Amino acid sequence: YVLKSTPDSLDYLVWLVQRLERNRRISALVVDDSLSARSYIASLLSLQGYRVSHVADGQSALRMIEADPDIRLAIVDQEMPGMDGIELTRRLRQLRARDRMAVIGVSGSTDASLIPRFLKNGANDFLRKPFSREEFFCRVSQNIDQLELIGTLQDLATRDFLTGLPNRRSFLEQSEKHIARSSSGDVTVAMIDIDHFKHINDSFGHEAGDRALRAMADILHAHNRPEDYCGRFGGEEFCMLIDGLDAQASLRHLEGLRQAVEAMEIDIDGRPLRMTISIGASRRSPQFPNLHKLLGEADRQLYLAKAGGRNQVRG
Ligand code: GH3
Ligand code: MG
Ligand code: MG
Ligand code: MG
Ligand code: MG
Repeated sequence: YVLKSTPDSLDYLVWLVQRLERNRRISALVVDDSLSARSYIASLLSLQGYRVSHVADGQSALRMIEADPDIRLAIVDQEMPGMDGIELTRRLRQLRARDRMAVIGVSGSTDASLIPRFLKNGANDFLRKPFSREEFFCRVSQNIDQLELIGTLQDLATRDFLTGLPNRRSFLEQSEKHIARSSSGDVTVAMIDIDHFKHINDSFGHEAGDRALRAMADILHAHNRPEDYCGRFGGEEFCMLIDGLDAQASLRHLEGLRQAVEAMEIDIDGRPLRMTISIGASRRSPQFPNLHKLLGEADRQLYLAKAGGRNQVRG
């Protein structure tokens, strides 16, 4: 059907195959009290490659969405016994934000207030029944494309391009949240700076410097426990938030990181590149109660580590 209604070119076929491939990774949920209606919509979605489930009422839909974080699309009928589609949309939105899931309302009613009510309650789009397959295909694709675009933009905005680590902004945002909700008093913030990195660039070249930064990120990543955060703060500066380790244990943890970097050797066209790091750490306390103060103190400790001869942990 899709092939019949569009220009037949090889490019289009390739596009279609890629699209089907992509859709296979996307789960969709159809909510409609009429079995024939939801089976029909589910079959259209399957035809486009989506993984589809369908349920008959709002409560079941909410349970499914809660249980499956991968559902990216919900198609919601308006007239259903119990909870109607608009109320369901409102409650779905409390569970999953617009950057995670698209909601499309459907109804055969000609009530003009329906569309704005759906949209105001968090729906992305609306389809009036009966709709053509082509319209259905276009609306669903457009909404999924938008979700993917949001994901790409979020990634670009929060991740450091060179190392793949969270960037400064993302690290600050996540740490701020983490500190606010962390119940344990044990929060350590560490600033980590590669020693004489300018010299590494000068003697091995900028590209080798980039490799060293990526290797540094890998070590950081390997040392990052699930309850911690790390990020690239800027140039050759990294940062880490350690939660749930007491003062001694967190300094030991950072010392382990320092040693791992010192032990690493990167082969640059037969020449070994080695580097060391200096680390300044601070602990949450009445004196350093928030991220701003913690970073200030960690920076001061880092300065002391540099002044004290580099390749050391202070805190
Ligand atoms: P110190 O021990 O005092 O920290 O000395 P340093 O040379 O490491 O510090 P400085 O701040 O003087 O120099 C940092 C260097 O890091 C300068 C800059 O060119 C380099 N740098 C920053 N970002 C990148 C990057 O993305 N790639 C590469 N290759 N180098 C970078
Ligand atoms: Mg209905
Ligand atoms: Mg440096
Ligand atoms: Mg410097
Ligand atoms: Mg620096």
